[in-house]
Amino acid sequence: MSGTLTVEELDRRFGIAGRAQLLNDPGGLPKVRVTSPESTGEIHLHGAQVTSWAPAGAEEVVFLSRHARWEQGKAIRGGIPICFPWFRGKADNSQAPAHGVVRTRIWALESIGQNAEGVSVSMSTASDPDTRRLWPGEFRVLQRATFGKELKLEFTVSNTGTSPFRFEEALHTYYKVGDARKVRIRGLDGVAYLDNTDGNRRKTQQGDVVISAPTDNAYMNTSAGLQLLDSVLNRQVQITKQNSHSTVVWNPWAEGAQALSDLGQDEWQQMACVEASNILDNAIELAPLEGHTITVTMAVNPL
Ligand code: TA6
Repeated sequence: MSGTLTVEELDRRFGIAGRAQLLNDPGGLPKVRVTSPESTGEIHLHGAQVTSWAPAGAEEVVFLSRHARWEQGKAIRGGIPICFPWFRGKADNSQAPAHGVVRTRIWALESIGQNAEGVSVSMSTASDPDTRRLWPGEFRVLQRATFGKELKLEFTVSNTGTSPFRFEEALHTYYKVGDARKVRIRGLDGVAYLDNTDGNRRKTQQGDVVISAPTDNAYMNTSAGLQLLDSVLNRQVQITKQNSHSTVVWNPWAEGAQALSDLGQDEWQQMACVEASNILDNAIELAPLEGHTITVTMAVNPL
């Protein structure tokens, strides 16, 4: 339904005066801009992707590349892409797009509402002939983003078919940081991880995660809350999650950034990805008519 409406019609139907407005993004696709006494934020129908959140009195928390592409079928570099139903490359199909099929498509706007936690925006998408060409599962996914003193994301997967399926998922958050080389990610000490820059060799985290080289670690069997400590911006981001058993930490570093045409030369220094996920051995099995929700909440405090 909402897919056929103009941005003006969407705003008339879903907009909330002074709180939530529908606008066109640089690609000419609808986005919701939230403004409230608690925070400001933006989420796009393109991938149901949050690209901005700033609590009142604080700087932007979410990194968005100045070179991001805004094209249907292409991923937006930055923000909070949703990876589903596979993470990274598709094991049995090297032609399939990385990180699944939902981050590059236009979702339907379901609702915008105000509640005690802030302004909540819900968007959905579902399986269709395009997804079935790559993945047999019948699904409906819903992303609910609540912009308030905290940013809360609830990503729900429903199996709408008659067969069980197994899927991976990630809320691939790009955090804006003062200098990636000076941040510390606390809460993964002693956790086993697979190092994707080293043939996915199994290692164990010692102390805080620091970024001093290309980093692409998948921490397994961990539901721990994390702190992203940023001595340059003098703030800490508290990250808590539910129903997520893996966490990915990624930064391409200089050499990795060169391979990414939609990331500016030195922009890797302003970003750190910390991704609440269920990947690899933590992938989720879902029976027909069953649902699963992963929740991530982030809050900002001075260091
Ligand atoms: O989350 C880390 C990762 O899987 C890395 O391996 C790297 O590829 C990154 O995602 C970005 O992926 P993208 O497909 O958006 O370029």
